[in-house]
Amino acid sequence: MINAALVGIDFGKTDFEASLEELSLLAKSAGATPAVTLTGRRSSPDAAMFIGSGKAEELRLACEANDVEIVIFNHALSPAQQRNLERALNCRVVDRTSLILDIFAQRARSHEGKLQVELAQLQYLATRLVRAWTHLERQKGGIGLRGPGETQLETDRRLIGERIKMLQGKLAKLRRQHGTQRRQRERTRTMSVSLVGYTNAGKSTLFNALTKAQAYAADQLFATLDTTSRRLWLGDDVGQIVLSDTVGFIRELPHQLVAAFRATLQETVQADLLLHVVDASSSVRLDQIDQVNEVLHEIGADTIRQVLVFNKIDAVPELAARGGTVERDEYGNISRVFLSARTGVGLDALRAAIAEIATAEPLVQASQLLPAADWNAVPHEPSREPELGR
Ligand SMILES: Nc1nc2c(ncn2[C@@H]2O[C@H](COP(=O)(O)OP(=O)(O)OP(=O)(O)O)[C@@H](O)[C@H]2O)c(=O)[nH]1
Ligand SMILES: [Mg+2]
Repeated sequence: MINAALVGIDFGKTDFEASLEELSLLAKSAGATPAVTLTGRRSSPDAAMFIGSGKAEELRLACEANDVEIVIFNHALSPAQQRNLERALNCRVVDRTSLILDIFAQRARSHEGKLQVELAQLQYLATRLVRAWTHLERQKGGIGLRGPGETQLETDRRLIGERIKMLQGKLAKLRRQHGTQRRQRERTRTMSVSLVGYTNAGKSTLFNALTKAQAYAADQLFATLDTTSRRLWLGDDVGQIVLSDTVGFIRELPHQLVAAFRATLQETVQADLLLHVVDASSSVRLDQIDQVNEVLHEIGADTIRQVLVFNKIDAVPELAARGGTVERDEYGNISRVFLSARTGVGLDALRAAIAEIATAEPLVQASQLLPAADWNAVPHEPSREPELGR
C-alpha cells in the first residue's frame, strides 16, 4: 500500500463531503492509503495549479512529512495543471477520472471488460496528448513508425486513433455475438431482471443471496465489473427468470467510461425489470438514487420498469422493523421493497414481488428498447424463425 494525499476543493456544491468521502474509498479500492486530506474553499479553480500556490506549498510539506507517493485530486485537472502540480509537489498527481479508470483496469477480468477499459483509457489519453508529447519526444521513440512529414504528436494521435478504431471493431463484433444470445433468450420468453445501483449498495450480496451463487462481494467500490447472470426459479406460475448482477454506478462517472461501457451497460440493463438496489444505511442514499437514474437515463434505460430495493436495513435501526415490507404507488404497482441481503430478511417478499410483476404487469419487451441502429448492426440470419411477439 502506498500513501496518498487527497485534495478536495469546496466550490459550494452540496455533495462536497460525500464526494470527498467517496474519493477516500476510491483511493483505498485502488490500493492506496489516504494519509493526508487537504481541503479548501475557492470560487473557481486556479488556472495554473487548480489550487493556489500557498495551498500547494502546504500540500508539498504535508506530503513530505507523510511519505506521500501519490496526490489524488477530487476534480478534473487539465494536462497543464497536472504537470505544474507534479513539478511543484515532486510527486505523481492524478485526478478522479484516472483513479476510476485505474480501478476499472485492475478489476477487469473478461475479454470484453478489458477491451472496454483500454478503450476508455485511450480516449482519456487522447484528450491529454499535449502532455504525453513532451516526454515522448525526448525519448525519440517511434522510429520507423512515423509517416512522412509527421511530428511526434501527430504520430501519437494517429497510433492512438488506430488502436481506438481496432478496439471499437472488436467490441462491435463481441456485441453482435451477444445480440444473438439475447435474441435466443427472448425467443424462449425468459423474463430478465437486472440488479442495478450505486457502487457498494449490495448488488452482488443480494445476487448471491437470491441465486446461491458466489459472485465477488466486498466493501470496495467497483468490486463487480463483469456481468454475471444466473437462472432463478420462481415457482410454477412464473418459472425461470434470468437475474444479472452488474457494475455499480458512481457520481461523475468519467464519460469515457460511460461511453466505453455503454454497450455493456445497455446490454445488462436490457431487462424486463430493473431492481434498483439502494444502500439504505447511507446518509446520501437519495442523492445516489438520483445519480443512478441519471446514468440509466444516459444509456436509455430509464423507461424500463424499476423497483427500488432498500437494502442493508439491518444497519438502520429505524428500518429494521420494515423488513419484507412492500410499498406500492398510487396505481397499486410495487415501488419499493425493504430487505437485508446479509441477514436474508425480506428476500421472500422480493421474490414474491418479482413473481407478481412477471405475471400481472405487461412487460415492455427488451427488443423494443433497442435503438434501430443497433438492430441494423446485427447480421441478417435468413434461416431464423420469426420471433415471438414481434
Ligand atoms: N449491513 C449490511 N451490509 C451489506 C448488506 N448487503 C451488502 N452489504 C455489504 O456492503 C458491501 C458491498 O456489497 P457488494 O455486494 O459487494 O456491493 P455491490 O453493490 O455489488 O458493489 P460494487 O460491485 O462494488 O458496485 C459489502 O461489504 C457487503 O458485505 C446488508 O444487507 N447489510
Ligand atoms: Mg458487486
